[in-house]
Amino acid sequence: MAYENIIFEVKDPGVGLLTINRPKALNALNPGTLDEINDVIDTVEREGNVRVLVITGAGEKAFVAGADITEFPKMNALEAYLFALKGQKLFFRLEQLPVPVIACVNGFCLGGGCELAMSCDFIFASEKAKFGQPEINLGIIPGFGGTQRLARLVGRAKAKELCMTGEMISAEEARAIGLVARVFPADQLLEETLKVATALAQKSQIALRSIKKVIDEGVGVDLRSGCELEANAFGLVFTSEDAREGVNAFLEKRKAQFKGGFTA
Ligand code: CO8
Repeated sequence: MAYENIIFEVKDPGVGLLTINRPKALNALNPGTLDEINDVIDTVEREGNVRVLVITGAGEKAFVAGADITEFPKMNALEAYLFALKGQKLFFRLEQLPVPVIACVNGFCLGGGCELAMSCDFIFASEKAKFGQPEINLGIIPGFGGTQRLARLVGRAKAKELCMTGEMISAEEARAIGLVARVFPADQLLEETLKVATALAQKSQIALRSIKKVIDEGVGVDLRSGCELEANAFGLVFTSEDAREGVNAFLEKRKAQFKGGFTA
């Protein structure tokens, strides 16, 4: 598929970099952009050569400033519902990708953009980034999962405050409430994010996949059931070649070379 709205490249050692590329519209998500992100997810699942995915926005100003508002006037209620479902379905797919996904937020991260970032495993942001769910100012509400993921990430009261006021918060405030994992100077954001992505790409893919699955599935259940999920996953990961390599490398005082694959 030839892309019009995104750029996708794979760098060594398996770091996929997906750039939303509509800087004139502050990288707003139109249906075509959602389709192209969906195609990248297909590629990552099919090819197996991407070990970590990084998502960022083109230009200096924005990560993604929301769904494309120019699409809204042509939609009736059913079409708006279907567009919301299209975004939700895509973001569930992203969330469930077996590889780590890092949002590299280089500017405005609003509405559907914030919803996209929250579907990633964690968010790194430039100190110039601004976060918010400003849909209320258009007389609408978040539709790509924002009310739900934001409440789960920062708590119900803060999520309500952000969604009801529609006000933007700084990257530092977003870090303080647990929405953002790390904040970097603007000119170092991509480089620092790629450094972390490269480091993750060299870790045990089986262990990374298992951490992601157990945390995501575990937060939805009670503590005992979550710990049972963890113990089961621990046993499975323990049988991997990577586990043997990691432990042997520690004992032999050398750097582990993780390859993936199970011995049992
Ligand atoms: N959609 C379409 N175009 C946009 C969007 C957007 N979300 N955001 C910015 N643009 C365009 C502007 O219209 C402008 O275009 P032009 O140059 O042709 O006039 C260009 O990008 C640059 O923007 P500004 O001139 O406005 O730049 P400023 O620096 O003055 O302002 C802001 C930056 C504050 C980010 C401002 O652009 C803004 O408020 N944007 C809208 C933010 C917003 O409301 N986002 C939420 C959208 S709704 C949503 O995401 C719901 C998701 C679920 C949908 C469910 C299905 C229906």
